[in-house]
Amino acid sequence: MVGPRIHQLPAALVNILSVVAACLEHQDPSSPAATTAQPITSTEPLTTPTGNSTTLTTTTQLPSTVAANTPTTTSQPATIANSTTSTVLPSTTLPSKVVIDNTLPSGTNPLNNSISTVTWLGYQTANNSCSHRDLGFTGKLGGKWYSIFGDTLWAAPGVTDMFLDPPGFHGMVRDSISLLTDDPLTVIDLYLNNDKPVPHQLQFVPFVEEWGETNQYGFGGTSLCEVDEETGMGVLYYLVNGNESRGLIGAGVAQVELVDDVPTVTRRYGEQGWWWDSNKTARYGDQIAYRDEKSEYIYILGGPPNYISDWGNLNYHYLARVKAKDAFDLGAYEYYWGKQKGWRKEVLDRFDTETAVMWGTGQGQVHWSEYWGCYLLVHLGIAGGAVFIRTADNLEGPWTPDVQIFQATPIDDGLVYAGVAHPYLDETGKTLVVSYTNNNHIEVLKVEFAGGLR
Ligand SMILES: *[C@@H]1O[C@H](CO)[C@@H](O)[C@H](O)[C@H]1NC(C)=O
Ligand SMILES: *[C@@H]1O[C@H](CO)[C@@H](O)[C@H](O)[C@H]1NC(C)=O
Ligand SMILES: *[C@@H]1O[C@H](CO)[C@@H](O)[C@H](O)[C@H]1NC(C)=O
Ligand SMILES: *[C@@H]1O[C@H](CO)[C@@H](O)[C@H](O)[C@H]1NC(C)=O
Ligand SMILES: *[C@@H]1O[C@H](CO)[C@@H](O)[C@H](O)[C@H]1NC(C)=O
Ligand SMILES: CC(=O)N[C@H]1CO[C@H](CO)[C@@H](O)[C@@H]1O
Repeated sequence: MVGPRIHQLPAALVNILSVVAACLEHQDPSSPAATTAQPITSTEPLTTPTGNSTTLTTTTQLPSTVAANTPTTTSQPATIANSTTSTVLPSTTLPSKVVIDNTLPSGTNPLNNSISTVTWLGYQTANNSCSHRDLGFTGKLGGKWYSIFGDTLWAAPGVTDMFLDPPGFHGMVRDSISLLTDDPLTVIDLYLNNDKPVPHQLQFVPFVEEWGETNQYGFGGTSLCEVDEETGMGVLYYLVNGNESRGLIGAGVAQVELVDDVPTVTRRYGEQGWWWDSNKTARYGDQIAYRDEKSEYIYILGGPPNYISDWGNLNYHYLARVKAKDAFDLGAYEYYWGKQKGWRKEVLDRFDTETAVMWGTGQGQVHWSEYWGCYLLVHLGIAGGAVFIRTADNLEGPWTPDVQIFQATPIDDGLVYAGVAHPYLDETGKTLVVSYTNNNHIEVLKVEFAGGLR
């Protein structure tokens, strides 16, 4: 069926990481970074595939006392080559046109210098199955929290410890769901098959053959977003990835209902199982999906359409929203056209620094922090294994500069990506558990904040 371990990455990630993979250093997985974050030591310029040079500037301040965190600021390139519509005309001949950039970091990040400890807790595993996997975005449904994983690579028959899994392909599904517990290192896998003695997970969002989908198709899902707490109904956003044959096809939604107390996909929307054509519109919901706790809306973010493929422009994020109760009504969605034009019913068809809300976070997760009184976005940037948090008062932005909370050590030169928040573990927000994917292992951190409410 399929071959190597890491083969179903978001196309965006593959593009980006092929550029920077050379920067990642080999590390022994049996000796993880433990409880001490490592400072970023290099500020290598990254070169775009088109040859345009873009610099990721990283400023590292080492606290004089040994602290677990290393607050770091990252700044995006001041100009991204070939922004689709922004043009600077020579001022000598014509009045210069103002390039609106709504994605630039703004204000101060309250977490800066306010992180007392960051502890590497370990690897998240299931206590009733064994697989290697990625993502694991958290979401609430009917009062319980679940995580949605992407590619789920089964361990060999009978293996219960993923570090003792022999090499080779032992079967997989493209997405899966697990029930979260009070211990962020333990999840309970749902939809197990009959493998003995160790069962493995079945696929959560089913393929539909009549739409041409096969088991080679990817479904990078983000968070489960609650639509109706009473009945335990939710919506799951995903991106149909036709792989080498068809590329990214479209972003869509599935309806999730509790069937015998287990979240179950009961319907996929759209004539072909998706709504937003990846050839034309943003891949809404592919990067972030968030059921806003402070309003009645679900906010979804995604990258630009397929025709935008250069590294700089590929990394902008576009925003849409819908009232949670209307999540299955495509006509009820609103699209953000930037601070100047605001929310519109018209689907966004201009992809530039004015209509984007941020740049360069990859997949991540947003939640409202009671402790800080603002939204926090946990993400891993676009490469390199640094774990960041940026904040905002509004989901439209502007977002503050990032504070780096940790530097992960890539396992076997693998990819480190997809920031996940576990806010349900401490509703006061004084501590925050964060997880991320390190070469198909889910690593977990606990952050303790200092400083207090603003
Ligand atoms: C893509 O699909 C082809 C054939 O459908 C398959 O051979 C290949 O392994 C798939 N690749 C990935 C990355 O899933
Ligand atoms: C954090 O604070 C320092 C001063 O203590 C400042 O130089 C730096 O720019 C700040 N970083 C962020 C991300 O706000
Ligand atoms: C960049 O812009 C130039 C000038 O507008 C254009 O000729 C070129 O094709 C563009 N390149 C890309 C990769 O879009
Ligand atoms: C997995 O953990 C849950 C929650 O702690 C527990 O109820 C369940 O019995 C455990 N399952 C196994 C197979 O150990
Ligand atoms: C998207 O564009 C590709 C390449 O032109 C094409 O093969 C594919 O059919 C298009 N997808 C849709 C949904 O139109
Ligand atoms: C800012 C910049 O250097 N832009 C260049 C990026 O590369 C493309 C294609 O090579 C050029 O057309 C741009 O001028």
